[in-house]
Parts: sequence; C-alpha cells; structure tokens
Amino acid sequence: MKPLRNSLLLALTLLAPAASAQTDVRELYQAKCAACHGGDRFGAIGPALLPDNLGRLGQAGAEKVIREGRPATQMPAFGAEISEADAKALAAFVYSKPEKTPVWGAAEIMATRVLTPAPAQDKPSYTADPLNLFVVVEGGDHHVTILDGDKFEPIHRFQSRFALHGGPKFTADGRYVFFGSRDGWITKFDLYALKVVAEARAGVNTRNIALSKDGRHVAVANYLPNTLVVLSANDLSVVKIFAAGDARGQTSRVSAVYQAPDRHSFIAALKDAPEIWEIATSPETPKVAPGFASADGGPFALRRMSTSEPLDDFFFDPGYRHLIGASRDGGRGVVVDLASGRETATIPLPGMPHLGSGVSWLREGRRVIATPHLKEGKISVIDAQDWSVVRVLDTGGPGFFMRTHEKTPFVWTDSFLSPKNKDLIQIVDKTSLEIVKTMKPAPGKTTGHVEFDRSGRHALVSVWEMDGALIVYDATTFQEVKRLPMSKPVGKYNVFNKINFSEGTSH
Ligand code: DHE
Repeated sequence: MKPLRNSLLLALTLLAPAASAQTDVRELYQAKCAACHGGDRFGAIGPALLPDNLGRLGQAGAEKVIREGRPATQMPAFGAEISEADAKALAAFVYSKPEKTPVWGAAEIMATRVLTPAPAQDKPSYTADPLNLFVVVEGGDHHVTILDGDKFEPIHRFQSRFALHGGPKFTADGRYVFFGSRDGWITKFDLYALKVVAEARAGVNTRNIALSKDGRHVAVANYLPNTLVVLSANDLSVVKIFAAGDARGQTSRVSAVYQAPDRHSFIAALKDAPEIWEIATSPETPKVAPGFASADGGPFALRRMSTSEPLDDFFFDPGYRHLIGASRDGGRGVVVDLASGRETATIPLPGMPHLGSGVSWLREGRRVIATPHLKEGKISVIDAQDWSVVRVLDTGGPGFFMRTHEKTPFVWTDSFLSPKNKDLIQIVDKTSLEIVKTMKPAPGKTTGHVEFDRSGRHALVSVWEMDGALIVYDATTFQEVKRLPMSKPVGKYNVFNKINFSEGTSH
C-alpha cells in the first residue's frame, strides 16, 4: 500500500464512529475495512474477505488478525481502536455469505488489466542458466524470489499478489511465468527482463491456472463466480468465459484446471457437478485427443465427460491417457479413460488422497504412481497398468507434497499436516519402497515441499515458517549444502523440470 493509501486508511479509521458492542457490524466494516478490502468484501488493494477466500484462517484467526494486524503486510492492528466484541463481530461478518453474488465478467476483468511491457530483449539480463532457475513463492510476506539453480543464490525478488496458490505455469521456452492468486489476480512475469509485464483479475475466488501447450492461452479455474476463464497469454485480455455447470444446468465451482499437453487441451474439475470438462486449445485437438470428436473441433470446443460423482483433485498418467480423480468422500480414486470418457476402475485410497501431489516413476519396468494421504500418515503406491495397490507405506504423519526426478532413485515426502511430526522429511527408495532416511531439517518447524534442480542432483526443501528457509540438499548423500533464509517459502518450481513435464514434479 502506498503512503497516500495509508494516510487515507488512517483518516477513515480516525473519522469512523467509536467502536462499541452496539456498533452495526456493517458500518464498522465500512469504516475500518472497506478502504482496502472493498465495500462489497470482494477485495481491492487488500484481499477479498469472503469465507472461501479466507481458507483455513478460521474465525478465531481472523479475529486475531483484526486485533493484531498481519506482520509483513499492510494490514494494521485494530486492537487499540475497537472492542473485543467488535473484533469478534467483524470476524463473524467476514465469514458470512456475501449479500450480493459477485458479477465478474469480461468487462470487470478487462477493467483491472494493467500492462507494463518490458524493453525488448532476446537474452536474460543475468548470467545464470535461465532453464535452471527456481521460482520460489514466499507466502510469508507475499514475495517471489528468482533463484540461480546452480549457485543457489537469489538473483531477484519482487512483491507478488496476496496469497498465490498452486504452481506457477511456464511458457515452453521458459521465458515467461504466470501466477494465480486466491483472489483471482493473474500475473505474467518476464524471466529474462525480471519484470511483471501484465496483470488482470480473472475471478473473485480462484483455484489455479493452466497454460495451453502452444503457450497462447491461460485458463483460470474459479470458485467465485462459477466460471472458467480463458485469457490471452500475450496480454491477459479475455478470450472466452465459460459458465461452469453440467449439461443439465447444475451450476458448479471449478476446482482445478490442468493442461493436457499430449491432447492439446485443458482438463477441468467441477466441484459440484458429476462432470469433467475437456476444452480444445488448438485445431489439432480432435486429431491428437482420442475421444474428442472431430465435430467438436474448433477453438475452445467443450467435451463433457459424465462421472458417477463430482471429482476434484486430478492426477494424469504419463501420456495423458487416464485421469485419476479423488472422490468427494476421500475414500477412493476413480480412473477415467480419457479416450472413452468413461470410468474404468476404482482404487481404494482411504485417508483422503492428495492426488495433485502425486508423482510417477518406472519401477522394475512398470509405471507406478504415488500419492500421500491428507488424513493419515500413509502413501499409496499404485500400479498404473492395472490400477492395483502395490504398497501402502507408513510415514511419520499425513503429508501434503511428494517429489522425485528421473535421475534420482528416491522420492522425498513430508509430514506437513502432522501436529507431532510436522518437521519430518522422509526419503523413500523407488524400488524397494522402503523409507531409507528420516530427517529433521529444522526441529519443531513445519517442513515440506521439495523440488529438484534440473540435473536431479540437488533437492530443495522448505521450512514453512515466517522466519523460514530454503535448504539445499545433495540428493545422493542427503547432506545439507546451503540454507537460505526465506519468508515461508510455500513452493518452489524449477523451470527445466516444469517445461519438460518431469514425471517427478507437479504440472
Ligand atoms: Fe493447494 C497446489 C488444492 C490447500 C499450497 N492445491 C494445489 C493444486 C490444487 C490445490 C488443486 C494444484 C493446482 C496447480 O498447481 O495448478 N489446496 C487445494 C485444496 O483443495 C486445499 C486442500 C484447500 C484449499 O483451501 O484450497 C489446498 N494448498 C492448500 C494449503 O493450505 C497450502 C498448503 C497453503 C496455501 O498456500 O494455500 C497449499 N497448493 C499449495 C501449493 C501448491 C498447491 C504450494 C503447488 C504445489 C506444486 O508443487 O505444484
């Protein structure tokens, strides 16, 4: 927030009626919060204050932020100005359903668009290998660090939008990277010029983004409103907006969208309707995507695949022939053959699989996939030919992320969600499926999310705290090589591994 904004906020705050338990919560909101978060709670320079946007903060957490402020952000502490009862009332208010449904169509998106083109250059403005950069999302103070993946030295750091979520998406040449925030902001960043070149707000509550194989379009999955938005990757202008819902008219949130590179398509998960969407991104789509009827061809043609229940959180097998979706009750995975569009198998996956974090590798000549469980300390290893469960491994606790690389014999995982063992990193042998090493990189601190460098020789691990760190490990000896201080580095993404769709990382 600029100093002028701060003075404006301060003036509004001072002019506001003295807070008391009798204060109407709406008036209080308008006086204290609306300047930054928008009169309608849909967000402005501060994030949207709606239940879905606030995620896991919870009402008690929101009350604390109202009273104490949020470190390393522009959110001031209101504890000295308003009573405890008013802070509680405000927290309950921001967790209530909004009075009006947000209208966020092409006009609203285009009105937010800002273009800041970088000077033309055909080489990076640094000497580091541009394909071995790591893009590190630091959620603590909402920044992004660009890290040299050979020297493990930061070469640039910039402020991001509030609460980026999901993996950033890279153009095939590794030059541009796109970020999505939970508030719907899409940011295009030039990795040669090290500069944000375009931004637009594509939704009020957004899940994630995907880039088409030809690099020409960005798809945005939204919860609010119920839309899937296609933007031009060039200048983030609106190309198409799909109202999400099934063929019978049941409207739905879009819980995720992915690029299926082998099929030249986007594949989207509908949260509230038993349907999977496939969207053509090229005239080639019907030729390379079995099941996508040629009559469906044309830009952004939509193919609907009916499922027995809504599926969110997807994993694809290499080649994008099958999709594995997580059932809503979290007890099983459902395999959908993308050629026939039909469910062909179910996999018992109790303990809520986190398929988005799945990885895959060849084990004794057979392709396996592995996924952590969010509700128990287990990893399921599945045979991707017959969908049988090969092994269920016991880990130190429920984990969120897994990573491997074609050139390492190991898979790394965390116990991120375990109250007792949130500081554990465990390393699994890809052949024996035994845990070969358990480490505590920062005892007592939440530790997780691993990403390899392009060679597979180093693994980078996050200490997920405000005064956190990125720890570089030798991926063969498991010895620490370097520790870089970072502000809650929620995720890190290696350009080479991403643009080559490495089987060991997320896509
Ligand atoms: Fe995520 C990726 C869904 C909560 C951090 N998360 C994803 C993706 C999905 C997803 C579908 C894949 C999108 C992509 O990369 O394009 N996440 C969900 C949820 O449904 C869930 C459980 C509840 C929610 O509130 O949305 C959830 N996620 C979280 C968190 O609480 C995390 C730990 C902290 C945060 O920042 O919100 C979190 N999610 C991440 C990260 C990735 C991610 C860091 C990217 C992982 C990667 O390596 O690609």
